[in-house]
Order: sequence, then C-alpha cells, then structure tokens
Amino acid sequence: MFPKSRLRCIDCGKEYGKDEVLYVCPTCGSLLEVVIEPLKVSLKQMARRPLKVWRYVEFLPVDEGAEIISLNEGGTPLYSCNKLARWAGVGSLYIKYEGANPTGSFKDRGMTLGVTKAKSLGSKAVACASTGNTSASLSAYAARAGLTCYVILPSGKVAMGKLAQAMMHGARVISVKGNFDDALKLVMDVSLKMGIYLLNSVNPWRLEGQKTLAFEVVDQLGHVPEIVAVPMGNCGNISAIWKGFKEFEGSGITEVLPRMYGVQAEGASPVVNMLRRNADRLEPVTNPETVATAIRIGNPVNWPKAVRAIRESRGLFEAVSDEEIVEAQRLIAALEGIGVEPASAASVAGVRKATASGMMDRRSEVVCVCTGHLLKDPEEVIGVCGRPLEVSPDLRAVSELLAPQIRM
Ligand code: AN7
Repeated sequence: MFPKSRLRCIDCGKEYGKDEVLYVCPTCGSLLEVVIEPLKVSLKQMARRPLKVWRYVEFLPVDEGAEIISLNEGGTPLYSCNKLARWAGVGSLYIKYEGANPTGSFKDRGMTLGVTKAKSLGSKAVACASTGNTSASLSAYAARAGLTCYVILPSGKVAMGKLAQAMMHGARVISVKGNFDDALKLVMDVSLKMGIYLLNSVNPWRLEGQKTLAFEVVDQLGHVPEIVAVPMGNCGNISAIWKGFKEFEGSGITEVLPRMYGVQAEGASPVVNMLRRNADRLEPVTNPETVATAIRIGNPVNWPKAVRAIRESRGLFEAVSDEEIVEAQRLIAALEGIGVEPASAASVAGVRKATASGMMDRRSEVVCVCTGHLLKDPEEVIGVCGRPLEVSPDLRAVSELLAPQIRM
C-alpha cells in the first residue's frame, strides 16, 4: 500500500537507506530529501477516502505494518474569500486554513508522519526546538504514541497558547536564553549525542506529511492554483508544499505547477534578502524580531530547499512589516470570520503588497496558506485590539455604549 522510499542529498545526490537516522548528508553536510516511488493511483480512487493526510497513502513513505500515529489531521477548509480578494487587489483569493488541524497548525501534517517514523524506528524519545507550534504538535503526537518528548524553546518569545499545549501534553519543556536559531543548534547536537529522534523540519520524513497540503488544494479547488502564498520561517513548509505539487505533476495527476510565493516578516527576512540580491548563499539575520513570533527565525536551515522552490517555480518573494501583518490578521478575522495567528497573516499581507507594487498580476488566483489558529497568541490580540469596554450592569449604561444605528 505504501510507496518505496530512500533518502537523497539535495546537493551531492548521494543516497541513503530509509532506516538510517540522518538529518544532514554525512558526505557533504547538505540537506536530505525523501525520494519516493509513488504507486499508480488516480485522484478519483483516492477521493473514496476522507479528505485527510492519510487519503494520500500512495505518496506517503511509511513502513508496511507500521503503527500509524494519527489525530485525524489534514482535511482543513479551503475558504473562498471575496472581500479579502478585493482588499488585496487580486482576482481570487482562497485561504487554506491550517488552524483547523488538531493542535491548531499545519505542523500536525508532518508530525503524523514523523512520529509514525519514530515509532517504527523503535525510538523511545523525540525532541524539537521550536518557536511554538512545532512543540505543541510534537508533544501531542508523542503523547498519543507513548513517547517521551523534549522541547527547547527561545525564552520569553513563545506565544502563550503554544506553551500551554506543550506543557499540558506532558512534554519536558526547556527554555533557553537565546533565540530559535540557538535552540535548534542545541537540540540537533543533543539529539545526536543522546540518540533522541529529532523532529524539526531538517527531518525530511516530517516534510512528507506537510506536502499533503498541496494534494488537498488540488482536490478542493479542482485544479492547480496559479500562485500559492506561504509564510516562511525555517522554510520547511514551502519546500514541502512545492514537493507535493511536483509529485502530483510527476505522476500525471496534474499537468501544471503553481508559482510559489514566499513571504517573510521584515525583521526576519534572510531568504527574501538573499533572493533580492540574487545571491547563492544565505546571510543569517543575527537578531530576528517580529510580532509574528512563529517566524522569528534568522538562520533558517531549509533555505536551500525554499530558494529552489521559489526559483524553480518562477515564484515570488517579499517581506512584510509587522503593521502589514497585523492589518491583514484583523481583516482576515473581521471580513471573513477566519481567525489566524500573525505569522499566518503574512501570506495575505504579502498578496496585497505584491499587487500594489505590480509584482503580482491583479487577475491572479492565489491560495494563501494560513498556518496557525488565532487562539495560539491571545496576548498579541489584546496588544492590538485592546481590552473590552467595561460598564456597570445596568441598561442605560450599556445602551449608551451601543452604536446609534442599532435600534432596540
Ligand atoms: C504559524 O514551531 O518554526 O517555514 O518551531 O508556526 O516551515 O518554518 C514554526 C513555523 C509559519 C513557518 N506559520 O513555517 C516552530 C516553527 C506558523 C508557524 C511557520 C511556522 P516554516
């Protein structure tokens, strides 16, 4: 039922077996990707199964007989957003709402694969560094699998909702006085030293789950969209989504590819800076800062994959300010009823910016990936919306506060 798979270095091309525990190429140090031999299947055959990550088993590299660790992830709504499309100045705009996943972000798509892999390799413990969502997701899937979970977080910079999740699901949470980039370096070293299975997005198996977002968009839209806008932090997601579109095209299910649009926050935009300069190396941002703490990352490990996705797809890239992010977040919520966290809103903010500058054609059809739920970061919401009005509990006082156009 599952496809055969192996690991391959994206630079030197050297291949490794699927059971080798590797996070970088032992020969040249570059990133690894999973190569699968997809099984013959049509969209129609897969459509008999529920719209979920596991609808696409023919593309998911899992060992036969493995115990699948799942919380029923994927199958998130694709909303058509006419009012936002007008605001952003684009022909049509859809939101792929990843906040609807079990732990409230797209990470769940990856963790169902990653933790299933950890289990079938016989690992007893898993670990990650995180700006928040990865830890929330991993801790839930580890709990379900009965594995010990360690998470390393940048002190004081993780949204409250995400921290609450990791703690309640029973992860051992360690805060380091540094940023995400410091935390990731630490967890990579410590995992190798102690034989703990690492589930950051340097783990190529995790990205295999995340590629299903592309499959679902094709299923829900009925065709491949022109442009897919994705917020970029550590850059695993845009790489995974591009891989998904390429695999559907490579196996003849679809005939065209979308253009990938990578959006970063201005204070944490090393990939956008690199593409602007048309450089061939990334210059890390040493002190990344943005209201979108999920993507507050200065040295994204997956930059080579993301840069390839954008270049190969003749894609787009842009950085948006915190003000633009917050404005988009408020309008997504107020115009369309969709609650997203700041990092998610970067994709929509990026579309408005790109049509305004002329980089994006105003007739385009765009799918914006909104990666996480509004409730992840309640403190940011209070920061930008303020606190509710407070009055004494009597009819006059309340009536005076109601807008005049409301008649009683
Ligand atoms: C809501 O949780 O990196 O470009 O450690 O939580 O694949 O890193 C989160 C990333 C976008 C960026 N939106 O995705 C983590 C972490 C939200 C996120 C991203 C993240 P990548």
